[in-house]
Amino acid sequence: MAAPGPAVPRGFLPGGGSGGAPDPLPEPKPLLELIRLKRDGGRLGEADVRAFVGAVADGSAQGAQIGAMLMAIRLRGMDMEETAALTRALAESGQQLEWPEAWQGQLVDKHSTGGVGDKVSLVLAPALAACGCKVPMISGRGLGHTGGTLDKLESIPGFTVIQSPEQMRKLLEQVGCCIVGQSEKLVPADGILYAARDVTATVDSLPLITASILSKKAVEGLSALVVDVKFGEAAVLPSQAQARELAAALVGVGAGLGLRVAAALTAMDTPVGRSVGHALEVEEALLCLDGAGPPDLRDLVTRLGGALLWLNRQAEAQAEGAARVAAALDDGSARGRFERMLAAQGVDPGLARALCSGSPARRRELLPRAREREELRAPADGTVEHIRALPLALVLRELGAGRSRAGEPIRPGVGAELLVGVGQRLRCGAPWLRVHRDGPALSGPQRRVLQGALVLSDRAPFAAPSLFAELVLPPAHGPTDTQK
Ligand code: IUR
Repeated sequence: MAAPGPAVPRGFLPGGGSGGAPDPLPEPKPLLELIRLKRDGGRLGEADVRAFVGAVADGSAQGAQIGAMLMAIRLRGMDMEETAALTRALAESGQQLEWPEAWQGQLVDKHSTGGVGDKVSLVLAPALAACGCKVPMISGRGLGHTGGTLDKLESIPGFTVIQSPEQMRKLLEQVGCCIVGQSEKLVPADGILYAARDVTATVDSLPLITASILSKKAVEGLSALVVDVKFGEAAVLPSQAQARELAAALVGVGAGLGLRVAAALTAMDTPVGRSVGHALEVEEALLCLDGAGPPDLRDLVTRLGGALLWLNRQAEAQAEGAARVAAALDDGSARGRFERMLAAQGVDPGLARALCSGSPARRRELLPRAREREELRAPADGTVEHIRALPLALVLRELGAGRSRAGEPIRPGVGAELLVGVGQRLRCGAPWLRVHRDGPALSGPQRRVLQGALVLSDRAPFAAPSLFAELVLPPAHGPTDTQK
């Protein structure tokens, strides 16, 4: 269902708006004064925002000052103009990517606000390349309890996420897609703020999320972008209303920057698919690239891809775009692009081939594996109502599948396989979760938290609903889509 075009989001301060008068304060103030201004609820002008981001990028801002400014923004908010200024300043902290004229109209990307078990980017980037798009995806690492696309890809031996702009261009020429990290050349200031937000309880700030995502996309020189805005217990923003506010900001600020952005609201209460954890998620992404795998993952990949092809006017409707993405999964062309992307980003070509054409058992042998498995059993008969992603992710983080401090190494083989899906019947004593761990057996509290993730009911078995809830489009885009 297509939602109406964006209004000014409620979480943003009133008074802003694109196209306003130029910044009246060209002289930047000292950092301390800027922090005080925002702390007291004032507005930062373009020059102020640039001064802050400049100090972040050149290292002159102290960690405490960065944290204080982030918290001031988290508590006081930013209007649309401030958010657009922050987006521009972050984008300009590094290099703008430039592409051949002939690629105009083909450059697209998808970004997610972060989830548990969300391996959509691993599948969608090569699928879109197989549909004729160029996808220069600048992705992120795990944030809080949510997983990161770059960390997942790094579980494949040899995969290199740091690629120069020149290398990215070669990858797009040869493969059609790449998945890379921000670096000293690419939006470096976002890298610093992203890590600082993770340790200062400022991840869930609408303007900070908006600027972080759009700055990375602004340098990619895209013609269309779909952002997967997750809501639910395990999302950065739990409520659908907040997710709508963020969606409106992304679409609105994006339009102000000349970026055609749509936002898909998708549910993040249960994990996406049946696997959580880096290497396990790569295996599941490969299954989806085989044209198989869990239906909820395939549904999300095809709907997001369909929305993007439609937004970029490469399909007449979302459903038509979704069918093209599905065909690329079923005919092996998306998997072929994935194999080429792995080889072009540092994976031994023999390993890339074996991973892409091997059986699931062979893939498991080739990817990092945790030392032990431990199963949890259903405490009663029942139908699976929910498998709560948040407690699952929190325990897996303790076991080494996530970070507690920026830069910490992760254990790529640690994770969990869900042995049942939402809506299925489960017998008392039947295994429902297989934990892959490197360390000692799960502690009593860890088992209790994990068992609390399984929510059973007396209902009859049912078909799990799609995770895709709504699509927020730029006002100029129409006609209204027919697919939900
Ligand atoms: N992805 C990003 O690139 N930035 C963010 O702030 C979030 C997700 I949340």
